[in-house]
Amino acid sequence: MATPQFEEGTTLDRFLMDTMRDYPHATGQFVNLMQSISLAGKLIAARVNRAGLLGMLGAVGSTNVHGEYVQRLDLYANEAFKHALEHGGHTCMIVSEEEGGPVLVPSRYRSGEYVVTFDPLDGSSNIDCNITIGSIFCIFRRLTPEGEPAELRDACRAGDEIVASGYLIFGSGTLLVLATEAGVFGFTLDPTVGEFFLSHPNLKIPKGSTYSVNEGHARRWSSGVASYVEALKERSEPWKARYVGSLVADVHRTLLKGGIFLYPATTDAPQGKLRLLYEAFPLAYVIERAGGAATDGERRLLDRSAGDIHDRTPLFIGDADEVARATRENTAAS
Ligand code: P6P
Repeated sequence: MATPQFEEGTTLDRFLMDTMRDYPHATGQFVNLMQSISLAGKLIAARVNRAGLLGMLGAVGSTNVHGEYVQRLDLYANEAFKHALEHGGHTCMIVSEEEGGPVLVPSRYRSGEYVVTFDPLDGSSNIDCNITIGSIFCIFRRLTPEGEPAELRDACRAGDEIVASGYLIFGSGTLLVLATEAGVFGFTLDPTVGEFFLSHPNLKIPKGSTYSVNEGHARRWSSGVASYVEALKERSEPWKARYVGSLVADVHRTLLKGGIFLYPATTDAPQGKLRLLYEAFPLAYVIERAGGAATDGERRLLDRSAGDIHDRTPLFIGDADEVARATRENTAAS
């Protein structure tokens, strides 16, 4: 009887080590950084999946720096990312939606070459309804020399300085999506072995016919956005509406199925709602690497720079032709 071949998948670690061979000057810090993000993802997934049993649902009663009610899982996710990133010797500073300012890696740990910005748990208002949520991360190389304390300019960065980005999506399964200059790759967590395995090699956004926007805000959009969305419904093949209200879920579906996601500026929020540095930038980098596009309703999103770590932005993201059309109509109406 032939020896059964052991069919093992490609783990995230193996993928990173294999990819590292293409970078002879790589120090291994990026691989270690992604392993730390993977650990944070596993810890959060374990809590999210059992939140109802651990008394981890609901709000803690306090609000964060933005005046938003903080969910128990928000706090847990933030601590999971911070502890995972500060020990690894690859990061010098972190920026989190849940922190007022940039946080230096404590001096008792080695300070590394990367700055990581993240939304530890996005869509947390959906947690109690068991709706898909996610974590979003963005990786930059520090500007200041290693060995010295990182500075604010290491955190307030341009979109085109992104080294890599991605997100974790906690839904029917747990998926880690990573975008680098090599492309976009998805890794599915096998909770029985606690490993992420390559499940979506080299993702590219297809042509689709799904639009994703909260039409409850329609009266406060520009006339250009309003006419673009109405026209989608009049196309020969009318587009379908899908809106989870959880940014990672809506953008991930757009990446896999095509179409467009919009969170436009409104008359009461002209700067938009979503965060530039740790929500829109990382997702824009993913979608561009997958052959799509992202703008702020006026210009390419990654052409922008963060003036403040908590800057907000409108977001038009998805199929490049549709994003260009929606952006054109939005600016024509302005
Ligand atoms: P709205 C969730 O609170 C979030 O920050 C994103 O995940 C999501 O895309 C957006 O807000 C939903 O906002 O105004 O449609 O409820």
